[in-house]
Amino acid sequence: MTTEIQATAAASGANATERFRENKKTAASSSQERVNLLASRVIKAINDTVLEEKVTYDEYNAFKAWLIQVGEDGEWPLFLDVWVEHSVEQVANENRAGTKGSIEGPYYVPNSPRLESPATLPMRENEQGTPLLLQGSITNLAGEPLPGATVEIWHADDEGFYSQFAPGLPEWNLRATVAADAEGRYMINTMQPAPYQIPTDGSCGRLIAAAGWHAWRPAHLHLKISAPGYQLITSQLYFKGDEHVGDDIASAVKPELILDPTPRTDNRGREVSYDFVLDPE
Ligand code: MBD
Ligand code: FE
Repeated sequence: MTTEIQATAAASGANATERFRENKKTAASSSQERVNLLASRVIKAINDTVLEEKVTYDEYNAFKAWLIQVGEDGEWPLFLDVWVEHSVEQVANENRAGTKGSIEGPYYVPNSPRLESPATLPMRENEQGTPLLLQGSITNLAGEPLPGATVEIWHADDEGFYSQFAPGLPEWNLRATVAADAEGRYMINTMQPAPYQIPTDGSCGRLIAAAGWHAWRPAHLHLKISAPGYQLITSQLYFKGDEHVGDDIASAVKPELILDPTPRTDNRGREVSYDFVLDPE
């Protein structure tokens, strides 16, 4: 493994932890009743595992050392978003009729540069990869266009790296808030992202290796679609044929969220349409 990638893994965890502290600092606390219920159930699940699987002192101490290290690596956001957030998202969005949601993950940054559609995401002059044109409409459940809608988009580059979490990338690389046009349509020019590998040199990577799992998420675009009077939906879009679209380590793929881009007639990469549908508030 190269030094650069090791540095990236360490930096990603620390940045994600710092970001979480900034973004989520207004999170409401739960009632005593709820804390009692949820904490008791989680503790019982661990104790049941110990008793049923006859966990040894060696295993208990390895577990303790690993938990301590996750914090030191700053990988709690990564661990929770990869192995737990998908269930929280399922519960949160189970009653929506519009576009399916998916997990936010650890690499969202609010307040990205606002661009009008048609937009080209901020990218380096020599940004590598296959150009991708994503376009479509944003409507309500009745199919009426929502001209005030915005599409926040962020994704990894052609090497799987996210700006503000990997070193050496421009601050807002491949991140923007795109405003739909007067017909509620959006058009975004970007670069096809690469699949994402969980950093192998951190605690999450060591768990994956020790358990014999794979470390991959399929290539994906992260999105937050919103419009005044409608519920914001956080989602992701994936690509048909991706090696890991059927076994995402983060369990965040849904069949409704898989794109099948076609080659552009002008030979400049690929294009695909996707229409978003928002639920009312
Ligand atoms: C990602 O890019 C991601 O989206 C998630 C959920 C976890 C780790 C990296
Ligand atoms: Fe991601």
